[in-house]
Amino acid sequence: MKCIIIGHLTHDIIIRGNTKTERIGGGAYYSALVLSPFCDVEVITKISKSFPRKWLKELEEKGIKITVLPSKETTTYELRYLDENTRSLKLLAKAEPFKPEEIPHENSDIVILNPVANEIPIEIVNNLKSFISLDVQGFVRDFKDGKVEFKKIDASFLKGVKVAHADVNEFRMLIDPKLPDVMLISNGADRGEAIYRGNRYHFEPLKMPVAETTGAGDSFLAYFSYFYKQCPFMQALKKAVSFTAFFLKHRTPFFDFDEAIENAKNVEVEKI
Ligand code: INS
Repeated sequence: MKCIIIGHLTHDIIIRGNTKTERIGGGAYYSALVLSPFCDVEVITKISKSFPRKWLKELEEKGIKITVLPSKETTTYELRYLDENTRSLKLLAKAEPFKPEEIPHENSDIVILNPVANEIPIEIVNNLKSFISLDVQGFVRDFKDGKVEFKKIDASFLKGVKVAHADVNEFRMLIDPKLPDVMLISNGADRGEAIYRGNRYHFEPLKMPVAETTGAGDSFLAYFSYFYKQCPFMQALKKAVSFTAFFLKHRTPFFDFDEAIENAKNVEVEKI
């Protein structure tokens, strides 16, 4: 299965207590990483020349193709964790947005749009015709002196989308959303909601000890899209919840997939 993922790869500066870690990030990174064992993945991104080569190599070694479009800056975030699930975000630098003519229209089974800093214009979403998944996070962010805030947006563009993900706060920023086939609304480690063709469901994330939650929404969106392409909604949701928990626990896309499938049976989903 071929999957194209579009969004800025980022330089993340992660601060927890008095430890500071710098590494590659971005929604596109996490979505690509978790799908690498299952799909032919291509990432289309904008980063600057000084983006560490070894970070790209880490992805290429997993068979991920990276198409780099030039940019003066790399999108850089400081993520300051207050506890496991609470963080404050600061934008330190921003790469250029994508232009519609830079996005290929060639066939791929899934296109995942995973922006982190308004880099994907709505026109690009509207122009794409394939199975589109997208994360709302990078459409509703607003930056005031680097501080990340939310802005309300007209969400009628979701109509042509198959799968969209937002966290509860991001979802509130959508004005008049014409819901996609599946809308996933996560709430950290707490109960989330999925709206599938007008019907609402609650789902419980699996309780597993996780060291860190960066990339949780990005991996959930990618897993769900992959499973939903092949299985009915309910099965795809349970598998996506389970695989996300395994990824966050192991922080590698390679874990015991049979165990994750087995655990999917324990995921509680309830129609409301
Ligand atoms: C992270 C991650 C998050 C996103 C952050 C990004 O690497 O992808 O989902 O919210 O902006 O820096």
